[in-house]
Amino acid sequence: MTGMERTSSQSGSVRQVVLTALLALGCVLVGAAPASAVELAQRDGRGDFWHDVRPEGDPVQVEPLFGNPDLWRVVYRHTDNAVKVRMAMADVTRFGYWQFDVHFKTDDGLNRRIKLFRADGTPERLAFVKWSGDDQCDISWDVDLSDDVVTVSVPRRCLEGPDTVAFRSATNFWPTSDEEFPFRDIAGTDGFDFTGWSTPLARD
Ligand SMILES: [Ca+2]
Repeated sequence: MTGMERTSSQSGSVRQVVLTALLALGCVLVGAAPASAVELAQRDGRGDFWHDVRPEGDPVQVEPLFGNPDLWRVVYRHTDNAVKVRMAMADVTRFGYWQFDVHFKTDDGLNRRIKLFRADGTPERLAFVKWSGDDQCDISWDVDLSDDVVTVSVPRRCLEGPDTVAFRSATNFWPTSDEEFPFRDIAGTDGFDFTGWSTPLARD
């Protein structure tokens, strides 16, 4: 079960029509905002993660030795200054090895990627961020172990100031350093590969 939630400024009757249509498509419209869409929420199914053992075999849906790698919900935002991603998980632990992948595609055709890696047992504010762009980018991030939430924020200038940005994201979890293959969950799908991009999101 997957779905999206968009914040927009439709009036009541129009919003009801749109809501009905979105519900029919597995989408839910929430709240109201003074401008066009500024926030896109992508729900993800429960327990739909995969042990991605490729290339040795096909991915399988099994439980890890410990931990819960399930991704529940991702929220994308596009503000005047930054694009932001908030990933809510079942249980982000200090232990095990985590990697959070976020991809960005702009209306100008620019593609950029983030890999946020957190090693086993590291202190609260320690992680490693890899940015695919050639230029330095002042990416901010947070791994909230108490709320099981991971957030990243990328300045718009790192994406050359786009009008719209489309997103996709995934989580990866290795329970121990002996584990060669990740437990992987793709936002918005119950499959084990990316299948597309989110709706392009304009600034608020
Ligand atoms: Ca999931």
